[in-house]
Amino acid sequence: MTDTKQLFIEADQTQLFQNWDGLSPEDQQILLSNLEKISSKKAPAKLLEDCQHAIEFSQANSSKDADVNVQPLPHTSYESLIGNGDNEDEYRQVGLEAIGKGEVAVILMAGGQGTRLGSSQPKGCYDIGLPSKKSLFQIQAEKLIRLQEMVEANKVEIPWYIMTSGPTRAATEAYFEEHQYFGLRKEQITFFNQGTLPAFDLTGEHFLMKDPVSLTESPDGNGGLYRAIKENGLIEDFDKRGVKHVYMYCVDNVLSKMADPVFIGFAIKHGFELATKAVRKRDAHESVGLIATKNSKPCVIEYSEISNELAEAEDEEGLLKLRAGNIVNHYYLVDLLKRDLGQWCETMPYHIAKKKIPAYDSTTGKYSKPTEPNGIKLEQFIFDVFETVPLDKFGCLEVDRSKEFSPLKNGPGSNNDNPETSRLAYLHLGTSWLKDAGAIVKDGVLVEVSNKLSYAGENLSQFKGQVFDKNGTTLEK
Ligand code: UD2
Repeated sequence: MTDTKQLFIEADQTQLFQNWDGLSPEDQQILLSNLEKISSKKAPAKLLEDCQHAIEFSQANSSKDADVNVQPLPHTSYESLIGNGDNEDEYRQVGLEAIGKGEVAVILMAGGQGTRLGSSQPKGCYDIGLPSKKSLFQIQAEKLIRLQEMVEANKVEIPWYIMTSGPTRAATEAYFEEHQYFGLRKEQITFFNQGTLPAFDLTGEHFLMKDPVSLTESPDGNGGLYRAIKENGLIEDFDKRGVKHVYMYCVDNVLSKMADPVFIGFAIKHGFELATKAVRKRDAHESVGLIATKNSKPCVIEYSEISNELAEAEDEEGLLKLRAGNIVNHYYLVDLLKRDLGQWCETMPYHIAKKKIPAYDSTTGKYSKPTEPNGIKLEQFIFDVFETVPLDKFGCLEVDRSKEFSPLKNGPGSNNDNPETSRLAYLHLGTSWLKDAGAIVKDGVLVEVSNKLSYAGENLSQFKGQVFDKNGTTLEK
């Protein structure tokens, strides 16, 4: 244990031991074992070095836009489904065939702490106020149930891997248990944890303490997925189950088309090893990453790191030059993961996020709840690996925002990406499916269509001619 203390002192972290003599022997041991848990994963000096690199990276990054050649993706890597569904049916068939052969798995990223939403529960538990009161997790489970029905002949179960973080793990598992996995079999769902990282003060030179015996730690970003895949043996599990294709998505998007057969088919048909979905940006400053090429390599420039001039740049038609908005719906060929996962874990950069981090000051013995950012959290971005994939193996499918993207980021009453916008997007989509199926829905009326009944608007012919004239209806299977 003493060499753990030595390690942190040599890394100039004496603030952790300021109050050492005031601690009881038990608390001294607790502090040391908490520090040992961190140093056993990565030496403190290395973590501090990573933070300095991340600070330099972020300072360089915003100016870097200027001197690297950022261009939209070439047409060979980009296809739009908007007003051009020529290939959609073919892609869907190829995707359904892969699902029917049990070759497709789904990875859900649900480790974020949802601070902007202001909910203490994991985001997937959130009730966006639908007539059915279904949570995001339930809606997502029902999409899998419907998809399995669509390939029923093969009696397939789509494996669902749910990445949580320390703060979301127990509550997430308990929620699924309590709801009997929403009708899925428990064995087809795997929970696994992403890693955590200590937080730093604004200089990046000192770890922040949460209390006298522990450091402040936070999830290592959605890019932590790769290390989590590796450390939780997911590749071996894919092999055991015969999984060849992975669909990865975010918990907070109520319109996410999990294991989307069209997208899977698009990637398989073109032989892409990695593919991503995009929606047309709402405006120059929408909080979405931009899918582009940097020095002819695929990349995503995050909204928090893009320069204004690049975000607002227009092309000769007066459209935003970079308008492919990232919606964190990615496709991975399992063979790509097998080949590159190790290298990704070693080389991915860290990004900094300046945050208000409740902290304990060992010199004064006081706790603070800052109203201004007082510290740095490091996180890895899942799309930072895109540049390692050759352009001819990388695909981007532009999809219709109204059918595929309405993220829940902010709390009730905020001006966008909130429970209200999520609820309305989901209700409008289901209502549009009903109208397309020939139902008569009175103006101003919105109907909730359960995804157990319909995944993407199919299977609704029974409602042809039926009149819907009041709000609050949920059509269940
Ligand atoms: C993400 C995208 C951004 C855009 C936007 C659209 C990244 C890095 N940025 O930004 O380009 O597509 O979403 O909504 O992908 N998560 C974890 N562990 C973590 C952090 C996040 O699982 O440590 C999950 C989180 O639960 C959510 C997803 O990753 O499902 C996106 O995380 P976010 O909400 O922090 O990302 P955001 O909105 O800043």
